[in-house]
Amino acid sequence: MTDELTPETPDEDEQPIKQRKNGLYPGVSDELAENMKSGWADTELRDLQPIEQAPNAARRRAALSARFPGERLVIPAGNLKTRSNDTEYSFRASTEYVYLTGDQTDDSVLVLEPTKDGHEATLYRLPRSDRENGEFWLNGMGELWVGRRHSLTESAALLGVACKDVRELAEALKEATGPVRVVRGHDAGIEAALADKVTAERDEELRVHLSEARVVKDEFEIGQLQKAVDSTVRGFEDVVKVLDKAEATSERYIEGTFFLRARVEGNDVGYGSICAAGPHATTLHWVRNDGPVRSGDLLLLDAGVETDTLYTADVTRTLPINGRFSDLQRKIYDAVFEAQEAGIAAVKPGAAYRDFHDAAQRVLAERLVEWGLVEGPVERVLELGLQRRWTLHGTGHMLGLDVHDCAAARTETYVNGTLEPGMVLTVEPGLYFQSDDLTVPEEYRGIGVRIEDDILVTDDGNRNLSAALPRRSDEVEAWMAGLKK
Ligand SMILES: [Mn+2]
Repeated sequence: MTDELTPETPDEDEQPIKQRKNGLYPGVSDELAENMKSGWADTELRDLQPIEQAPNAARRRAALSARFPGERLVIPAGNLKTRSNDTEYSFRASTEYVYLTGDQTDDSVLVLEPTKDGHEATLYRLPRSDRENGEFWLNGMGELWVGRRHSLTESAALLGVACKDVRELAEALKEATGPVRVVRGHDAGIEAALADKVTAERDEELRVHLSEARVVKDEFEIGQLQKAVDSTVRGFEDVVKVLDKAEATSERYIEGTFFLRARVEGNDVGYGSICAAGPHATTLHWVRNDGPVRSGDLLLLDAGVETDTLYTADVTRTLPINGRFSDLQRKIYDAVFEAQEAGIAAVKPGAAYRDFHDAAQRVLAERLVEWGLVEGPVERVLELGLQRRWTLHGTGHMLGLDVHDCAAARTETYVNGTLEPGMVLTVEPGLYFQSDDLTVPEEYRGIGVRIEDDILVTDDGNRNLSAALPRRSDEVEAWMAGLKK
């Protein structure tokens, strides 16, 4: 990447520091400044059609409006975060903002202004860069540096919401009167402007509402999740095809291979890929991915492509690196598969959310007792939770814009709630025998297995969105053999 403009005649006493974001660069002659103002074509885009999810976003804003009548609601997209010096992490807009607008532009803020019969939505965002004052090329946030932005008129046409200059928002919020709530954690500047008008408790109610609103997905969201899963399936196939290269290098080869698919077909990975070979599979969130990949070991790959609309898949397969499970690996794998089957069967409308977890845990406890790793009976093991030494985590979670979606939802609507058509959740039991677990026979140590699928609750049961990836041990082997040919 290139650096900023270099001053023609640096004068260290007068202009010791180059200002990237807000100041003008030194050393620009009046003639050049004047020259840069003109000679640019009108590129305004006309007759733009609204984005596909615009009507869905409008419905979501209407539901939000109905929940908080008479209150001003402020939902920021968030700001760029510094990675180092003058480089930033790639931007990912806040889930709440994306859900309510379909937009992903940094520094933007959605404001719902109360009116007598509801709310009026306004999107505050940066307009096109000014050419007259030189900001488009003399400021590091100018379009010459970061790329063309949509004009406010273009954005309004695309998103179906009136747009205004975000640089006027903080002042307007400071002066405004009446009740107001903001989604916290995304935009410190906006929060500062509202500091003496909001309370943590009321803001949390807004966040909770937006989390619970996302529990049931609409048709657009289900389509996007299927798209994310389909790309993820191709990413898993990519990985199987290059396992020999991973053996010659490290888990990083697997991470990079999956990431290529994520970037080509989507926006990114929805979370750091877990590429855990051998004993690393027993570390639940192994994302260092710097270990060796060895024939004879298992690879636990937990990864998901995030679509350009920011919906993510979350899929795990545990694969024999050499294409064939050993007897013990198969025994453990088949137990997890059986637990997952029991879990998936418990996903249906009207069932308690906890049912699929309980169903999977029961199967795992039964096997652990059967193998003599824990003393039965199974009821005692489940009552005391003794299986959890090796099952470690919950059996699933909601999935959507966030990989752990709807996380702010109240216990009564989520964990203690009831499944409804349109919910999408993961079912992902696992068994993990740590390398240093002296309570299990030595041959178990360092084996970790998880199988995870993305399940849509339908009117009469469920649909496995990730069914295209085989799960049964013999089918996994056949699938791998087919890909490696
Ligand atoms: Mn998961």
